[in-house]
Parts: sequence; C-alpha cells; structure tokens
Amino acid sequence: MFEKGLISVSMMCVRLDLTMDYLRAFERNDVELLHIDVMDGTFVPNITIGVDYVKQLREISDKPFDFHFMVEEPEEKMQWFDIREGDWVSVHWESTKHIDKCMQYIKSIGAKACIALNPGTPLWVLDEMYGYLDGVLLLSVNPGFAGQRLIPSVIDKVKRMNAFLKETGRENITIIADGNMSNENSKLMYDAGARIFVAGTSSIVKDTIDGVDERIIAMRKSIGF
Ligand code: S6P
Ligand code: MG
Repeated sequence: MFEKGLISVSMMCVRLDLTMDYLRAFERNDVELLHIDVMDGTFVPNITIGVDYVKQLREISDKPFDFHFMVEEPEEKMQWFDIREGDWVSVHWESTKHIDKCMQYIKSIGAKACIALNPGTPLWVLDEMYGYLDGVLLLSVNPGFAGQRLIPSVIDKVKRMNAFLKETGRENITIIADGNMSNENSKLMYDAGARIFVAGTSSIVKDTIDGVDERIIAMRKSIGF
C-alpha cells in the first residue's frame, strides 16, 4: 500500500463551461487521475459520460483516466471506450454475469483491473477474483448521482477490506473510496485504508473555479500529505 492518497476528480461534476479551467488547475496541482462515471440509465437511474466525451477529453488532457462503469453488460460496452494502458477501470460486480471476462479484458489492455461494489454488497463476492485485482472501489453512496451523503457503515467495510488485504499479503490491491469524499470523510477513509479518493462536489469541484487550488491542497492534507 502506498502512503499518500491519490486524487481522482469526478468529471461528471465539472461544469462544461469550466472544464478547461479545471483541467488547468488539475495540471498545476498534479492531480493524479480523472474519474469517468459511465452510467447507462439501466444499471442506475441516470445517464452520464459517453464515448465521444471521453474521446474529446483525451485530446485536452494527458492524465490517466479512472473509469467507473455503472452499466449493464459492461463486457460489451467497455469495448466502445478509449481505455488505455495505465488507466484504472472499475466494473460493478452487481452489473454482470461475466465479471471474470471483464477483468480479463481490462488486463489485456494493460489497464488496472478493479471491481466496484455497491454499499450493500458484501466483500465475499470478491473471493474468486483477487488474482486479477489491482483495486477495489467501495462506493459509500448508492450509485447514480453526485451530491449524496456517505453511508457510515462503509467506513467499517473499508477497514475490513484493508485488514483482509494485509492479512493475505495483498497490499498491492488499492482501495478506492467513491461518494461524498469531503475532506472530513476522506480522512476517515484514509485512516481506514483507502488510497484513491474520488473528489466531486463534496471537496474540489464547485460551480466556480475560484479557490480551486486551496480546495485541492486542503484535500491533500486529509489523505496523507
Ligand atoms: C456516483 C459516482 C461518483 C460521483 C461522486 C461525486 O454514482 O460514482 O463518482 O461522481 O461521488 O462526488 P460527490 O462529492 O458529489 O459525492
Ligand atoms: Mg464514480
């Protein structure tokens, strides 16, 4: 496990008219990842980031992407996207009958293979999958929308996941915390063992660019800097 947490900014939260300003701020503050929430209106009651947005985002940012697929049949839909070596890619265990196939596909690209779990899904569903995993994304809200409140039981879930990974010598698997990662909640999740933090409306992304550098610095303080 690495010591300092990484920031993955939720692009669905960034206003279109502020996109370039935010990308420049991520550049000068060395934000590590861009979080790409892909929703299909079926697995979750919302539709977000699509194939063409990702294509265009690639033209204006060199950061690695952190895909979070909230779609049915991800084994098919993932292939529509420009996923690159070094990206992080999370697929929901609940969304597919073919989670093994999904992990194989992600690995074949050289991207980091991760499974995402809803707050109500137990950790034991991962039992057969550790051989593939670079990360586990533990959602602390029900997927679909930004601006929700953290479900407190997920803090203990992250602690249990972290303890299990330590006990079984799998510290190379990174826990990703997603949902209401305010500075305060990020600190709790950092102490519980998470190391990638999805930053949205609760921390870095607001309806203005003003104060963005301070917000990034403040978040870093909560995650091991
Ligand atoms: C939720 C999605 C998340 C949100 C993020 C927004 O379905 O997976 O990645 O974009 O949680 O951040 P916040 O701070 O508004 O919860
Ligand atoms: Mg997400």
